[in-house]
Amino acid sequence: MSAHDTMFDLLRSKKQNYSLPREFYNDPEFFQLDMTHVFGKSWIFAGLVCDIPKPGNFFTLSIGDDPLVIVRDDNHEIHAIYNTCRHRGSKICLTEKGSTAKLVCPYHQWTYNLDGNLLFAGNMGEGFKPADYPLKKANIGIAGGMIFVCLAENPPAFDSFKLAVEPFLRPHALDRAKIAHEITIREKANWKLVIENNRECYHCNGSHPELLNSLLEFDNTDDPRATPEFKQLVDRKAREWDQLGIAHESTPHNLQYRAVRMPLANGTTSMTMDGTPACQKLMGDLKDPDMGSMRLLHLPNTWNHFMGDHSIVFRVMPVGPQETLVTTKWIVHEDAVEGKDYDIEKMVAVWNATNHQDRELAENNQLGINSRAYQPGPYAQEAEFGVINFINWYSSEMLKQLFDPARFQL
Ligand code: 3BY
Ligand code: FES
Ligand code: FE
Repeated sequence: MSAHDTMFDLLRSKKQNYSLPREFYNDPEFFQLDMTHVFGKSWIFAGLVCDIPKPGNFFTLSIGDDPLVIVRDDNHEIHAIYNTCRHRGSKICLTEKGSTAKLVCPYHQWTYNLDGNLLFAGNMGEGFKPADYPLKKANIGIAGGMIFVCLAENPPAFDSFKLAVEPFLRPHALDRAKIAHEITIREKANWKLVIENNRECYHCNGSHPELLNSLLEFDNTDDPRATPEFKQLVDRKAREWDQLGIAHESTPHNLQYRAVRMPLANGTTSMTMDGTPACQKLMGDLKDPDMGSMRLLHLPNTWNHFMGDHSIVFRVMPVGPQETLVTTKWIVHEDAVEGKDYDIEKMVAVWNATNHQDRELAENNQLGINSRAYQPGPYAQEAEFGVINFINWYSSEMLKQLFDPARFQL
């Protein structure tokens, strides 16, 4: 039986609210199916408009075997361009980030405009028309300054997500922000283990002392474990944010994405070791640092914390069945000055510690799953509803994509 049919049958027969069978976490053919049907068809978070503030600025990323360059052209329009030359296919942009007037292929110097049109190709003879060889483009969607790309020919809707989350992102003004610090770590774990780990705080007490100083373990204002004190705090902050016109109430239930503004713990205003702001110049036009944390999730590859003084953005990119890159960016107001308004060490301490703790958890999870003794285990519904939600989203997307009517005739 093909991996395609095996995966379909395993998803159809899987126990609800149990972790997935081993193949989903380590099999190379299952990994290819994930790349084709999830990362090749969904909207994937790539980066931020403030990664490329000026014309000519670009950054690169790869979705599976497809390298892309995200570039801002001279008219300030942002393009997602396949990073593969129309001559003999060489990768064109080789660096992660930079600035350039034109896209010049390093192999034979075919030269493209920032919108992907071919301007010049040497020795091609008279009949050659550069206009016939533009670089190919992927779909691009921008929501509140977050750049998403989709490789599908017919991409799923983007507008409902954009409409739902833009009010939440507006106070943080990502178009007037800058990247203060950025780091990519490599985790020896399947991408789904990285996301599963992020979707619950069942592990927080055992692993994240620094984070728990400011982060409340509740995932949403309607968390089943919510205490009366937590509900009181939510109500008080909701009234304050309503007065300031700051969006906070959770977006309608949706398996793929969610935005909600949550209060932080114990009177803290930022995810720093002591809970005080890391940046004195607040994001956007905010006057009060206590914006809680606006948590934004978009499956399959990003979750984020937008706060009053700074924000933290995460991007998950699978590179192999047991290998995933996790990029974290710390963002501040574009006018904030390092050393005067903010201190990098103070800003990054909590999440650097947390990321390394999470990496270890995900890698240990992978090692145990690889054992012949692994069998899918039950999720704690009270504490792991976020994981259940992710697995349900993943399973339903996959079942839709893998369904083959020919197998089900008769
Ligand atoms: O990424 C690179 O190395 C080059 C620099 C100029 C064109 N390309 C984007
Ligand atoms: Fe790009 Fe030849 S492959 S110029
Ligand atoms: Fe964690």
